[in-house]
Amino acid sequence: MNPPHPNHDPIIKTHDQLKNTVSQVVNAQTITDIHTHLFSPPFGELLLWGIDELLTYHYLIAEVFRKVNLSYHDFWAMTKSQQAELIWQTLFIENSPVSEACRGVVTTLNELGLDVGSRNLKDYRAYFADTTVEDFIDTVFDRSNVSKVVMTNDPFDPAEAPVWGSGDTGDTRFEAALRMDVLINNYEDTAYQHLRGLGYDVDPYLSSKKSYKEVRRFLEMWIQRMNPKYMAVSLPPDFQYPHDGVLGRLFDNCILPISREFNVPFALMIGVKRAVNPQLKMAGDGTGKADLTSLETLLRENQDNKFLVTLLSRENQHELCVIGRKFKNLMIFGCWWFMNNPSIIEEITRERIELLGLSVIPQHSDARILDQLIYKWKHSRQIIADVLIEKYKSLIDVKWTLTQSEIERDVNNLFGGNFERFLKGV
Ligand code: HDL
Ligand code: ZN
Repeated sequence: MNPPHPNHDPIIKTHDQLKNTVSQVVNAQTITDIHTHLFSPPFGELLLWGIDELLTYHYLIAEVFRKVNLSYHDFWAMTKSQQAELIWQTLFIENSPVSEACRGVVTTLNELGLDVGSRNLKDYRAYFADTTVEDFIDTVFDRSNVSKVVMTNDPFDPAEAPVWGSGDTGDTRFEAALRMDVLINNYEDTAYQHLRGLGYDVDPYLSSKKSYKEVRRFLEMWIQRMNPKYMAVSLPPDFQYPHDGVLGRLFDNCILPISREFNVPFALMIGVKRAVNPQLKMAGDGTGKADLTSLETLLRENQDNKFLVTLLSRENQHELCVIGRKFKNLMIFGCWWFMNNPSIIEEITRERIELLGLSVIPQHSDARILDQLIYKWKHSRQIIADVLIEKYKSLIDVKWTLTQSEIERDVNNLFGGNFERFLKGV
């Protein structure tokens, strides 16, 4: 009986061989990071990078208030440097930086070759002061082995829109996603006036065919301008579909038809409770378990549409996997936000592979600060590799003839191939 594979592609036989091969393949795999809040240089101040931005990441702002005796008002009155120094002193010096967001800063400093042991914030600041943003982008993409990131682009953001108007959004490693939270979640109090101001003849309750047509024209314009990989919206846990209000009329008469017409998938990020504690500003959002019957209905009634979905509640993750088994027009992605912690990434990745095999996008970074690509992907690669090793181990233990090229194929699919194929598929 001929061996199933040519000799140049060795069959993995031992656990040590497997562990080494999977770790090497996962680390060597370039990644398409399908959801971030990063921006390319032409977006100016919107592109965040450097130690003070890392330390004032909203995750760390939420954590520092649990340790410091300071009013919200006094914290927000501080400069960014003062906030960074307070967070460094409180969460890194007076306490060990063991939370995922703290650990990420330490991992990043180490990966950049800085002396973590010095704990000298001045030295870290000097490193960043010494480099240009263009050089640092190359350093970060190289160190994190990320090939492309998808931004989060808000056409209603006055800081962003002019850059799109200029036609130069710079570095091709930064791709676009058309974010529609304002249009969908704030149509009546924000989007309506904004659209009217731009000359779109829409009514205040989006209740006319004319308005549907105008919103489609708005979406078409931004799709032509941004060439987005997908359109996206974050939704509260009580998201309902079908829906007899503005959201339902936007979905059915505008977004879903345009998504099909331009073959631009619709990404739903469900489960966020905005401003649970408004005094924390961006750090004040919370999470809630969603009723996924609405997602099932949306998928069932729109089988010619493609949906990317990530959920914010741990309690929803298993149900999402089961729904993934029912609908091929659903691509499950990432361990979003409060899910992006080692214990939950491991749990979610394991249950996804057990229920869905290799037909998911296991992770995105959600990076807000460029440097974060380094730690978010170093941490996640390790966890995902460990789950893959466990699953492959059970195969080779029953003599499945697994080869390195098959592992490379699988890992390439997980970290970019599945996304590209899902986008292309019609
Ligand atoms: O809505 C989103 O895309 C979330 O990711 C929020 O931006 C959140 O603030 C975040 O950065 N999570 O990681
Ligand atoms: Zn995000």
